[in-house]
Amino acid sequence: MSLSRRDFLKLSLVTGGAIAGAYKINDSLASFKAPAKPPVEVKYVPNICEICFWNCNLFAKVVNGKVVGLEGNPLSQRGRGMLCGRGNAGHSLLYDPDRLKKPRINTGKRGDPKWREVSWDEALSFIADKLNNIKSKYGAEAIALFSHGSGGSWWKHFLASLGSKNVFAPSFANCRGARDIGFYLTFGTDCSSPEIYDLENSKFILLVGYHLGENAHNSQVQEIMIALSRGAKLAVLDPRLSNIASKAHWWLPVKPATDLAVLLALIHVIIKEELYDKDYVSKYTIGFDKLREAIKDYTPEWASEESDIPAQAIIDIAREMSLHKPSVCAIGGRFSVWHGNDVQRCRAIAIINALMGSWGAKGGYYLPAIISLPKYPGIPPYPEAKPPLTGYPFALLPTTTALRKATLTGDPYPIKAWIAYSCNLLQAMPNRKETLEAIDKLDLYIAVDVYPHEHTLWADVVLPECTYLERYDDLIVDKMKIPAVSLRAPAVEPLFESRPSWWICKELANKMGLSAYFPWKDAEEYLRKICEAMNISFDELYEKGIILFPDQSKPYFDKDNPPHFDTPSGKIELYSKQMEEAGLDPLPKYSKPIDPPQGYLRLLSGRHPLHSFSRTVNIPILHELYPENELWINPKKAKELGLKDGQYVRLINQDGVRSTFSVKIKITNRIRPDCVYMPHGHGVFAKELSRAYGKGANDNELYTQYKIDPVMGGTGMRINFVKLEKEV
Ligand SMILES: Nc1nc2c(c(=O)[nH]1)N[C@H]1C(S)=C(S)[C@@H](COP(=O)(O)OP(=O)(O)OC[C@H]3O[C@@H](n4cnc5c(=O)[nH]c(N)nc54)[C@H](O)[C@@H]3O)O[C@H]1N2
Ligand SMILES: Nc1nc2c(c(=O)[nH]1)N[C@H]1C(S)=C(S)[C@@H](COP(=O)(O)OP(=O)(O)OC[C@H]3O[C@@H](n4cnc5c(=O)[nH]c(N)nc54)[C@H](O)[C@@H]3O)O[C@H]1N2
Ligand code: SF4
Ligand SMILES: [Mo]
Repeated sequence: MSLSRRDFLKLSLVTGGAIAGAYKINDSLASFKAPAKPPVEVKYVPNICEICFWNCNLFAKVVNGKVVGLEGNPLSQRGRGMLCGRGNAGHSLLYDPDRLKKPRINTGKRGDPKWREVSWDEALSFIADKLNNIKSKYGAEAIALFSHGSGGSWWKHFLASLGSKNVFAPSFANCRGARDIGFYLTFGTDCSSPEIYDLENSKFILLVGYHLGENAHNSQVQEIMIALSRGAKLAVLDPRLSNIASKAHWWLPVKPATDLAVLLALIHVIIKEELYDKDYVSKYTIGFDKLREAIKDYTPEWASEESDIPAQAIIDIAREMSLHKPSVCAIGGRFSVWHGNDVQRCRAIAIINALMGSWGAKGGYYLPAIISLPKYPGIPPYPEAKPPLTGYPFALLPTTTALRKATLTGDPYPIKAWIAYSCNLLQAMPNRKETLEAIDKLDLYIAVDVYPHEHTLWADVVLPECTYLERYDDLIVDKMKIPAVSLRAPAVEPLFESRPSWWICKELANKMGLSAYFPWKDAEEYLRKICEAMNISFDELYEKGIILFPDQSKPYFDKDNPPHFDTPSGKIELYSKQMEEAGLDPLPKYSKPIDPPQGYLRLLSGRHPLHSFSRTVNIPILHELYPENELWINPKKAKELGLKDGQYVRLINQDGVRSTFSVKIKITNRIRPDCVYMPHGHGVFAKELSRAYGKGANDNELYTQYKIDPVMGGTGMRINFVKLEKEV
């Protein structure tokens, strides 16, 4: 409050009488000491967001030892100075009382556990004994790791030091593997993560079921908005008017599972009307004539019959796209395991890009920076290991599909232990029954998690990892436009008795006689050595959070960096001889999808901008903002079924599986009448997740069927159908 001169005078007059005696009071105050205000200590500690795998750089604001907020690092390529809605809420995970607090051993049954809280020493001795037994009886390859997250690098190192290469991730065979292999077979390189889309500079963008905006990968969402604001044209194929489709010039509400028809017809028009980049195609591709022959009959009119997309829209899009070549980005879903023929759909998308000359072009697919982390000096070589379980001709990574089979059958060799690091296998792999039967065959199931999430109920031992805000992890490199290295450092000490993975793995290795593989005193010493080997300063990295190397950036082909492709032919393989030799279709071929049985709707699922799979549903702030998922249904269908908006229903799938919990109906014209849609990750049945328990429906328990992609073992999940039962 400020006083005017007049107010001051008034006040003086009123208090004037007392002023004479003021000396006395002041005298006694002279000996009085106001309690010292506690000093406010504010610091900003560099970190990397782990709420999803985009891994945006951030600073944690720590006030008097407590994380009070998270701020995007302005130097970050992944975040461009911002965090998304989920990333902003990360500190409420840190302080969530529902977190795992101590290691626990199950003295009851798997799935119906009785927990005994134990010390770290007991938990790790228990694991060390069991793993040593399994290793000596069956070989180290009988120990498998699931990993999705940055801390997984310590576990991968631990597994390799045991002598096993069996590292799995639901994020391959149950996510992006189909897209990656489709592009790899065509260009010799996959799309990577973060993807190498030069969206910011793109002039024509085609999204095939990629719902950016709900799929909230930070810099990508910002970049597509920049492109649109600069006038880029956008076409979106999606049975649902996703947020990004609502901003598109063309929304193509494709009949689910028929995208390949539209894509082949686009190729048909591009070739027939000679809209492709002739110079690029003749210099850098092989198999063009075979492609031309193969797509002869895939006319827009034919595709329209299959997909419900007007033939004229397909023609218009092909023409408009070609006006902007090579600054064209045709993009398939990152989650690309849809119907079991997914590599071929992704190949068709890759071929469209090749015809537009967009690989290596500004506004197309940029060339990722080449950068990798050096090894810590003096580590012994890993022991010889059996080849990992891939199981399909072009599964470049081990597949969960092959692992589950091997665990169940012992073929090609027995699998006896699973370590699940930051993966919730009961939400991530289709056909839950098969997953549980496989777990039942194991001698040991170890869960490393921050929450007592669903899969931990089947674990023999649960290890509480501390959250990303409480730990160091290995450095992260950006294979993006500019090569860069980033640091995660702890903002606060681990809460409860949680521990970082670098510590857990080191302690476990010590108990198993593998300490030579973990010679560092602690993570900071490890990181300082790695920085030294990279010729960068750890202290500078700590201060900035990220160090970029802009002079090493070469994102586009040019005179000094002429086009080159890592395929067997050295060219873009429109026609894939590799696939032909493996007995697979060398060019994408359409086959009709299975339609929903009478009375059923196709069950589709995807992302919500405020959640990452099941990992965020219990995070306090995110739960408050979006506590349960909703089931989107078209008004015509809702009327036919007598459903009202906001009403709750159970879902029953084609195999008679009924959703454990009910889900709220959202009636909207933004979806076709032959399908329903809900965000993935809800309907959690782990009771210790006090907020998320029982809220919303779980797509995974209804995905009892899956169709395996013959090229790389992906699990097509969108082949499940549901009917709706009103909740009484
Ligand atoms: N039905 C169905 N299945 C799907 C999908 C789908 O949409 N529907 N999507 C697929 C896709 S795209 C992907 S990428 C995969 C993802 O599959 P997963 O990687 O298995 O993802 P989540 O289900 O989120 O499981 C994350 C687990 O990690 C734990 N966690 C979170 N943070 C940490 C941490 O810092 N440390 C540790 N140790 N644990 C942590 C969480 O508590 C949770 O238990 O699932 C695939 N499977
Ligand atoms: N907020 C948030 N963002 C995320 C994630 C997250 O968990 N939360 N996870 C990240 C990860 S790991 C991944 S893999 C990506 C996944 O993100 P995307 O690759 O975009 O995949 P989904 O989320 O599965 O996409 C679902 C979209 O496909 C549409 N769709 C369904 N069937 C068909 C069809 O037959 N044809 C077409 N054309 N479209 C169809 C659905 O209507 C929906 O809009 O998101 C990433 N970004
Ligand atoms: S996109 Fe969001 S949740 Fe994912 S890493 Fe970035 S800020 Fe975190
Ligand atoms: Mo994913």
